[in-house]
Amino acid sequence: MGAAPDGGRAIFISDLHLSDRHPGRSALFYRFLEERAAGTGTLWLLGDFFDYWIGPAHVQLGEHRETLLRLRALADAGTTVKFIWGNRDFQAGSELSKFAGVEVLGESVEATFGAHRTLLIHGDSFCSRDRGHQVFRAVTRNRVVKAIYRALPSGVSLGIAKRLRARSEAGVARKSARTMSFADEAIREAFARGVDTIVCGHCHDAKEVEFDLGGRMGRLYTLGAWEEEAEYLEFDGQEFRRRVFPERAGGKA
Ligand SMILES: [Mn+2]
Repeated sequence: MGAAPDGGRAIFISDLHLSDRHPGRSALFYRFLEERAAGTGTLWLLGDFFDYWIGPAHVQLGEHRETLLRLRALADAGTTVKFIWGNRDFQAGSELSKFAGVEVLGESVEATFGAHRTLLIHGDSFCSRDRGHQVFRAVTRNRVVKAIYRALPSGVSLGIAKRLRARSEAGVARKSARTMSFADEAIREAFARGVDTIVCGHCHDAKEVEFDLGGRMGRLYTLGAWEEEAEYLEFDGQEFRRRVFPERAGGKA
């Protein structure tokens, strides 16, 4: 076994959309766990980690068995693994803690990294111009709706999840880029909570954007999607750094 994980170091990833449709992406993630996440204090999974998650019954399906076991091994080796809901996997709950040692924190959380008061959130709530998605969000996050969904036989909830995924994919193809993009005012509202840094995913586009908040600066980091490579974020104990996995030729990452 290696040395104890470096508690000051953290890694942030999102939008892996893991499913049995994309075995290559799971393989890339397992490599990432071995080569990058091992030895890190905290691994943050900022939503849409799974392509969909139907609730506690999902652990019985076997689809993510390997992933859950590998997360459990990482957690057992001393890395804290934290999970924020995305718009595809907000049914994740205590079953992830039980089977994979993953702490599920819900919609968002604030945490301090070095000198940075930071909001960790998936980011779909920033698409406030997308009325259709915001209505869908409000309905599916409703406690009663969630409870009814979780009580369904897993064959039924799986069918619903797959239909919703198809609708969501068709919706993405139909909606304009402006409708789906983050609304500036929604991000400014989030900074107004008193944070100076926001880390989120959802847009599948790794960027670093500065916001002049009138007297102070805010910095938004968005995370990339996972395809042949992953653009992720690391906190090295002092500052946030954008990184790429696997490292690009020339060593710059
Ligand atoms: Mn998303």
